Amino acid sequence: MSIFPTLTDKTYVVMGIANKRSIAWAIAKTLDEAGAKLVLTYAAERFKSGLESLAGELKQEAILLECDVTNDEAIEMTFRSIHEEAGEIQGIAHSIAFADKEALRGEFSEMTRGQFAQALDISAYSLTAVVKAAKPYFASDASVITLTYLGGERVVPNYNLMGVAKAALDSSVKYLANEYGPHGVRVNAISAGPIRTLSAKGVGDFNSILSELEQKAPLRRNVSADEVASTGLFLLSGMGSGVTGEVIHVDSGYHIL
Ligand code: NDP
Ligand code: N5H
Repeated sequence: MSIFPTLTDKTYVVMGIANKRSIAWAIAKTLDEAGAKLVLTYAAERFKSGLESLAGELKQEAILLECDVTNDEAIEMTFRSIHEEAGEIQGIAHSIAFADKEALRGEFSEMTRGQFAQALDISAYSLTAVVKAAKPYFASDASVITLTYLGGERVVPNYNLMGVAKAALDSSVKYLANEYGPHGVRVNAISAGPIRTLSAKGVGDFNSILSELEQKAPLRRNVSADEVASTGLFLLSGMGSGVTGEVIHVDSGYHIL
């Protein structure tokens, strides 16, 4: 008997694929492998063609929809369309964050009010906005995941305002899990170790964070986006049925140090 979950005919929404290195892309491929019907959302028209060619690599045909998470109307429209085109929603992978690059180095308190508000809006509030818009369309045992980072639990140099945004996101996961639990909907976060993606490009001292983890983490190696995606599959499928309000660290154990 295979323990690999079968998600045939179940609809999952994956938000936050920028390119083939994106954690969201690894999640999409894993869900596709399990037979899921996928809806992939992108931030703006200019990202559509790149996503279309990536989606062509999937086994099942995916639905592609634009959704800028700073726009409530756009989010509501996206979820209405998803319901019309694909029925009830079994799960959502929220893999979205943004902060002005200028605020991701130097002194934490040098950021502006505007930079802080934007980072919190896109990286934390958007999870609640998305869950709220999906509420009428959730399956009775739906599951939501988001991606977080250790810098929300403790100080990591240069993570700065993103640390505050991830702390808000982690807390949102708990409040959402408590509110949606009675409806059967689970909400969890995966705290990923550093992975070389477009977001990580050119920010802070990324290379030294990778090598520090390799030297000190219990597993003495970095993690891959595919490893994050397998934990995602566990949480998004029935295998994680008893888990909600949790943050699972997929970071070679670095967070215990
Ligand atoms: P990517 O750059 O691949 O993904 C970030 C995504 O955020 C992009 O697809 C981008 O969309 C999307 N995004 C930004 N602004 C908006 C918006 N207004 N509306 C909709 N989408 C938006 O990087 P990752 O895969 O690394 O990041 C995914 C998640 O993983 C983030 O939450 C990140 O904080 C988290 N994470 C990453 C780690 C890492 O080391 N890489 C470690 C721990 C957590 P677009 O390209 O269309 O603008
Ligand atoms: C401690 C670190 C390294 C320093 C901090 C990095 C923080 C990264 C997160 C944010 C989301 C990156 C970001 O917003 C970059 C943008 O300003 C510029 N990039 C873009 O606009 C590209 C084109 C698009 C696709 O990116 C986004 N986000 O839309 C943390 C690292 C060790 C781990 C890490 C990289 C964590 C994380 O949260 O991503």
